Order: sequence, then structure tokens, then C-alpha cells
Amino acid sequence: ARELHFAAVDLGASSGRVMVGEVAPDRLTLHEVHRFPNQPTRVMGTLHWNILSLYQGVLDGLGAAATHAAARTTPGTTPRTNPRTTHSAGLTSIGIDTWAVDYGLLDASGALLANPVHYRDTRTAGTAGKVAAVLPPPALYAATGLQHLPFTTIYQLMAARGTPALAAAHRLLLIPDLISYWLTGEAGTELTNASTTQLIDPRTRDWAGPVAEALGIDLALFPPLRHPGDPAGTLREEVLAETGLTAPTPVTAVGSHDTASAVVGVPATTRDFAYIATGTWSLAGLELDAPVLTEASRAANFTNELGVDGTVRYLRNIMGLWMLQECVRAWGAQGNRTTRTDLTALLREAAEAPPLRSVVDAGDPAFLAPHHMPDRIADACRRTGQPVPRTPAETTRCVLDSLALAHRRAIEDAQRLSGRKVRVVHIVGGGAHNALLCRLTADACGLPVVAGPAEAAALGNVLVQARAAGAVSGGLADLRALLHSTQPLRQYEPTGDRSAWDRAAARLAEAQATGQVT
Ligand code: ADP
Ligand code: LRH
Repeated sequence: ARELHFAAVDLGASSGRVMVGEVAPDRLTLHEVHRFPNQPTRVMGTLHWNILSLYQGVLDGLGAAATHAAARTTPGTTPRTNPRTTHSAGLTSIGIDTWAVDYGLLDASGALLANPVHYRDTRTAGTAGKVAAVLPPPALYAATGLQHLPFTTIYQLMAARGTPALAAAHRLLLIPDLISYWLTGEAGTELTNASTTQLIDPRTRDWAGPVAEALGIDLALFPPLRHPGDPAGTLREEVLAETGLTAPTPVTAVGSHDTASAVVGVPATTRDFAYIATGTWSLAGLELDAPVLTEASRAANFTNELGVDGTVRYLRNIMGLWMLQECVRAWGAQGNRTTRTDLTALLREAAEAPPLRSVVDAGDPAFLAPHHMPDRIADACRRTGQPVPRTPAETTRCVLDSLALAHRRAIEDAQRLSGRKVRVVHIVGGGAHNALLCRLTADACGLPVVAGPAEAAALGNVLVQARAAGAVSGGLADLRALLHSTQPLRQYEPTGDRSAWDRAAARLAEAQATGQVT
């Protein structure tokens, strides 16, 4: 069978990329055609996404995807495809995934009312109490199954209450739905990402009307729900002109939450797997058939976000490589020579640094905001009576040991709370490139780690489109088998003395119990 070409737009918190996936029933390759930085900007005290610059990156990337696919499509042959999909300059369809929870507000004419606010902005400080006063945390968890994160959409809407923009809003579009709207003129709310708003009931996989009502949120702001695989419009004429695409090109809904697409992109060959999607965040947990809404699950701050094909993403948010990114940024700003390009050297030195000397709680919201990350890590070590890292390499080791420990804790808790057993841990996302993090995670968990693909979100995005277009068929296990047989993967067996990790975990738990850790 010949290959079809799908464009995956994947906007992460650190970079945006457009990738072209070439898919046939037994073949899958991914080509990066465009990557651009995602650089938020603080304006008058509020941290915003540069949404137009990101959209320009999407347009440029689609132009590059069109060129790439056209060059790869052999002229004169007719691709086998679903009748509802159209073939355009060799591009069968486009899918969009981005980070969760954030949104743009549109007025009645469809114009964007304000630049979207970044989830790391502090406007949500203090809103948790307001929400809890109306809906106590146990009731909110029972209704939505989401872990407490201070920035989910309900808290942002609470913070935005009374603002002129919200008052004038006719529509609210989550970020991938906003990009999709600009490309096609058609509005929808994709379900996996909608589940991160804290306004979806994970049992019915539909809006949680009573939650919205209690919080005074107008669900009519959200366009109708769409599911991964649904058609989501065709590119507007002006977008065709802008990108050089020549024929009608459909957009297909995918798991538009990047983590939902990344979980599709986990190359598991067994049901007994845990995954860690490691990029700016580490999202560590299990894929389940049904939500776990117990009080113990709430207390452990586990989330039930919705996945593709009726699944539940039962996981916990861990600060992730954000902590390292922010340290690297701080060291660069101080004139230290450690920059992004020196990451490999820094990781090499960190691998030689003393192990488990100091660990911090990588789930602590104290690390959420930008700026001063090395100082915040040093403070956390000082407060818990541990040695303060002195060099970038020592700080990096502290971050990676702490992430591995948080990965282990999440995977242990997920098993305990769901009653499932894990035999292998898959690490996908940018962190799959970080051999030290993968090795430490294998050691901490006492389980084999399979690392890769780093671009799991783009691959999951491509596969859901490819299935909708008839280029591949089957369930998630079939899509994963294709990933496993086509993508380069690396395996790390656990080594070393696991009791050192037990001791570090106990030390941290004790410090937390006595309130020493922020
Ligand atoms: P996001 O999707 O949140 O933007 P990514 O999945 O792209 O994030 O992951 C970005 C992170 O991956 C970087 O901050 C870096 O720590 C890590 N990473 C990417 N490439 C490499 C590499 N070659 N070596 C080590 N780490 C890497
Ligand atoms: C990762 C991610 C994560 C969300 C966060 C806001 O990119 O989508 O799943 O919790 O961003």
C-alpha cells in the first residue's frame, strides 16, 4: 500500500512544531518540517502566550508540510483513502494538539477579544478558596475526577469573572480549538482537552452541568464537543493561499490535548505499562478503562483526564524538565556559559555528580512560576536540612534525582489506587532524549524503562488522523504495535541499590510530613 501524508501541529510549552507523518499499514515515519520557539511575554503584569506568533509558526509549518508532502507524493497514482477525506498537494489531513487548560475568548463576530493568558500567570492565586466555598474539593473531585492544579480552566474563569473581555465573550475556544477555528472557520471543543477544564464528567464523558452551574460558568460559551477522529472542517481559502496548498484540505480532530496524543504515541506491547510523558511537564500514570474517583485517589492528587478511544488518563502532574529549563535560563542570564546548546555537557557532568545528595518535591507548586529556579531549589534543600547544590551540575543532578523519585512515587501510587500492576515504564516526549533521566527513573522504579519516541504527541496525532482516513485500522494496541515496530526505542534495565531510593523517598516524605518542604 502506498503512504499517505498527515501534518501534525504540536504546540508544546517550550516549542511548536509541524511534522509530516507518512503512514501505510506497516510503515510510519515522521519528518520535522518546522520548529519554532514558544516564548511567552509579560505585558502590564500578566503573562501571555504570543498566540499570533504561534499561529504564524503553524502557517509557516503547514507551508513547509505542503512542500514536503508534494515532493514525496508520486504523481499519477491515486491514494487509497476514505471518501470523505480529500487529497491536497499530497497532504491528506491536518491535526492539532497543544498544551491544556488555556483558552481564547471570541466576540460575536468571531474576533479574539484578548490575548490568551498563560497558565503560569498568577491571576489564579486565591481562586481555589472561592471555588471550594461553592464546591468543596471532595464534591468537585467526585464530579470531575481532576487532580487539584491551581490553573485549570475553572480557576482561570473564576479569576476572569467581571472582566470586560469575559462579559463580551460570545465563545470560548481552548488553544487547539482556537488554532483549528482560525484555519477552518469552524468551531468545536475537542473532548480530551475539554476534560482538562474541570467541567467534564469523566463517567459520562460529557459536560458536568451542575459544576458549571454552581460556579456560574456559562457552558454555552463552549462550542459543541468533538471526538478524536471527527472531521473538523477544511482549510479556509486564505489559509490555502498562505500555505501554498492547492486543494481542499481537511482538519481532523485528534487527541488535541498534547498529553492525550502523547499517550496514543506510547509504543506499548502489553497492557501492564505505565507511561511518563516528559517534556516541560512529566505526566506519569496509567491508561484505564474507567475513572477512579475514590477519596484516596483525590488525596493522592491523581487526575482522570480523558483519552482517545474511551480511555482515561489516570496520572499526576510533576513539574518536569521545566525545572531544568528554568535553571538553564537563569544560568544563561547570569553570564554563565551554560546554555541550551551545553545541555549535553551539563547532563554528562550531572551523571558524574554524587547521586541522591539532595532531593526536592518535584510535585510542589512552589516551582510553577518562572524565574529564580536555582534559588528556589537551593531554598527547598536548605529548608529540609540537605546539602545545597553548589554547581550547575549538582543542581541538575538534584533536579533529575527529584524527578525520578516523583516518577517512582506516581507509578507506585497509580498502581495502588487503581489495583493495576505495572511491568514496564514507557518514557516519551523530549525527556526520552535524556539518558540520565531515563536511567534514574528505571533505577528508582525498579522497572525496565523503554524510552522513545520523543515526538510521541506528533505521532499520536498522526495515527488518529491516519486511522480516520483509513490508512491504518484497529484499536490503540494496533496503533502502538505499529509504533513499536517502526520507531527507534532504547531500553534501560534497573540497576544499583534500590534501597538508596527508598531512603531518599522516606527522607522527603518525613520532611513533608513535618511541614519542612514548601
Ligand atoms: P514540550 O512539548 O513541553 O515543549 P518537549 O517534549 O519538546 O517539551 O521536551 C523538551 C525538553 O526535552 C527540553 O526541555 C529538554 O530538557 C529535553 N530534551 C530535548 N532534547 C534533548 C536532548 N537532545 N538531550 C537532552 N534533553 C533533551
Ligand atoms: C503538557 C500539558 C499538561 C497540562 C499542562 C498545562 O504540555 O498539556 O498535560 O497539565 O500542559
